[in-house]
Amino acid sequence: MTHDSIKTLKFATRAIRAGEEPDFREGASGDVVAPIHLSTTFARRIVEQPTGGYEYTRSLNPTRKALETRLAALENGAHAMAFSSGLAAETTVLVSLVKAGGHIIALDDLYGGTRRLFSQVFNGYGITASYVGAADVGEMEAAITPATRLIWLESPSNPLMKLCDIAAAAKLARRRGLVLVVDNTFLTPYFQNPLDLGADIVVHSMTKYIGGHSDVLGGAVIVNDEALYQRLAFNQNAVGAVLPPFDCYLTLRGLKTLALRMERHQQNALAVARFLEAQPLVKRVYYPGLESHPQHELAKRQASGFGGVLSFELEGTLATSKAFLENLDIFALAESLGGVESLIELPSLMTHASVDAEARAEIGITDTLIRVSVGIEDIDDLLADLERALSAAARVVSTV
Ligand code: P1T
Repeated sequence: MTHDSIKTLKFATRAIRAGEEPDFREGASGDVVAPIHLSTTFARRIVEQPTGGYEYTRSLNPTRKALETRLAALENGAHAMAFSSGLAAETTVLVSLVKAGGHIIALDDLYGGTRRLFSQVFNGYGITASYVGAADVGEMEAAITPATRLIWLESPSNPLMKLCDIAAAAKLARRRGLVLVVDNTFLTPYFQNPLDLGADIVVHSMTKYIGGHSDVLGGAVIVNDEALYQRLAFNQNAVGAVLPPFDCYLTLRGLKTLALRMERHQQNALAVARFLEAQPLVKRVYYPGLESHPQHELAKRQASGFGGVLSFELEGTLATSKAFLENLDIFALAESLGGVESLIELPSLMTHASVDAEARAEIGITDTLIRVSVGIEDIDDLLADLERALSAAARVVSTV
């Protein structure tokens, strides 16, 4: 199928077919599943003619190409690149677009590792970052300096589930000559397509929903602009931040069920969010699918769903959080998100421990803020598990 005819297919079909067309050429076997090409190098008969354009796996590999074709088709982009992790993807974007003396504007509530990359790695190379609130594009504009090169957003953000108005940020970026990067890990291309909203670059941690089974690390970058793609692809090859072929195969396999999984993640997450909202031990639930979320209308406008991650604030202290988390049986107490299994964690001591305490306090990452990645298990089992653990936590509160 051609690039143009793939574009006419619906999402669930693209998630299965794009990049993985049976090969009917002379001598090919018509595999329905793309083969895993483990060869690190590719032979040629004529010195100047790489066979089929393939030279060396870091530069181009057929299994990675299959995955990249699918990623581009799902994010409505012209080009995609698959990286060895989300952070490898982020690093390549930054080295490609910001030089020493440059400045970036980033959302204040970001994955802790992304903020660490900005403030503890790139700052050592003379690149500075300003962190701003999400809701207000005016705040972003006020932070622009002559050195600003790009705006970096997550929507929803990790872990407080804040939304950014992507179309408004894209307009601002265009008007001021900046590049807009949107990390679309939480909603995936199934629910949100930032390129359609005007973003220049979409970034993913494929370790999450795209892989979907907590068994493969990966990152992705998707763009429309040809020159931007050439610059990013050159640097990806130059720094070597590529996804290995076997991991590309696992990710292609995971993507086939993305549409089904996201529907179920969302259905379960909404049920968990409503359940938690009704608990006396829960002060506040952050989930864009709830009418109580301050940006619920924006969520409905710029995305077709709300995803499977939520966070909530418990009454009490760190001891309450620990009693709750350590009494769960089905929710695994673990970092990460987006796998079929439910995961739960305490950002202040786990995923966001690398963010300094002052910044955590400013953003609202307290010791009683809990983040949940709601899996696709039976909802009755999930709610029963939460209920049991909340009772254990309530006993801690009543003894202090
Ligand atoms: O872990 P890695 O594949 O390198 O991806 C980093 C990353 C990027 N962007 C977002 C929004 C993320 O959530 C992550 C990784 N996050 C976790 C490990 C976590 O538990 O939040």
